[in-house]
Amino acid sequence: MEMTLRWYGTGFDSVTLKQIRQVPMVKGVITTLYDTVPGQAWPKERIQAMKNEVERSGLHLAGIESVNIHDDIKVGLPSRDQYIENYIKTLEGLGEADIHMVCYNFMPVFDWTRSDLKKSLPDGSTVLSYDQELVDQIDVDKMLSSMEANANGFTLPGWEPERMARVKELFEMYKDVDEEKLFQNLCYFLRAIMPTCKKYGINMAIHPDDPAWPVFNLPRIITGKEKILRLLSAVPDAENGLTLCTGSLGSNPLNDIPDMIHAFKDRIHFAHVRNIHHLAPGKFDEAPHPTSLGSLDIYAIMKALFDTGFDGPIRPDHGRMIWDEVAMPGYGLYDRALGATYLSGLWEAIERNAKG
Ligand code: CS2
Ligand code: MN
Repeated sequence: MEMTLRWYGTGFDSVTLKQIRQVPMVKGVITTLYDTVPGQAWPKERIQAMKNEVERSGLHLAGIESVNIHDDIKVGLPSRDQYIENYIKTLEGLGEADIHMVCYNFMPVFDWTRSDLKKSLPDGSTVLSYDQELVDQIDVDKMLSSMEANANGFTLPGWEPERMARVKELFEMYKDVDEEKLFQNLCYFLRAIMPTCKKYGINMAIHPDDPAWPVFNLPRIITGKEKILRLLSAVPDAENGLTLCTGSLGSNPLNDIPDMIHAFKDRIHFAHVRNIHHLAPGKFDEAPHPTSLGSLDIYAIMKALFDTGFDGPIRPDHGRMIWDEVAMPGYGLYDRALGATYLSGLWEAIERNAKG
């Protein structure tokens, strides 16, 4: 595995490449062209410039999170073919720049959802948190302004103002899209891009839905073992794979993550390993990474990744906000750095144990 941190790019991230380079064991970053809009083909010069910038700092560009998918593809409109063409152009540019992993999601309208971006824990740190009862009371129209107000001035991934200005229109677009249609539209998209992925050796890593159940009556399809296995067998190419996000899948306590890792095996192309704390059904806080501080067995998760031969990029995903840092919620430097060193320590112990 290759330990990485997510980096949003100069001008978008409060964290610098220089800082990331100084986190022990972190060798790479996962980044994106944060100012591109879904549906647009990424200019090759910009891909190369992004890669050069990362490499100049002594880091490896280990993959892209995300190349977002235009809603017409998710809804299955006739215009989807043109947006898939553009997606393919982006993949070609990435392949030519020797970038081989792309994380994306197939969630309608919203990316991840939280009810609180700054919940205080007893130690004075703040975390992202989810409470279904609160989400049920949210007026979707007002949600954007409350997210913006709590985002420390950063644009949250998946919550871009241009998209959220159209939120009513987006809901309307999805009104006839049920789980089955969404699944078929995902397969259509994947089948269309697989030849390009094969040509350039690009692994597609779908991110699970977060939380792992339908929200706002919108369908969600990447939520558990059976549904994910169905996707992996519907498009059986090795390049059609998964981002194993423990925090997203783990939002549902019925998801047994080590068991899922064994079931998906070599189709896991990217790992997000973080802990969450289950408070009640449909209610959880994000937690510090160590096993004893949350509800997930992070040791068992890392062991399952090791035992199945996982060799892709991994990142600590979100962290708490600690030591008075001001950063994008979930994406401060300090707690993610602690997470990265903790996960690296577990991996070293597991690896040395296996060698005897
Ligand atoms: C990420 C997601 O911050 C996060 O929660 O894990 O936003 C993820 O990047 C997207 O769903 C992938 O497209
Ligand atoms: Mn994740």
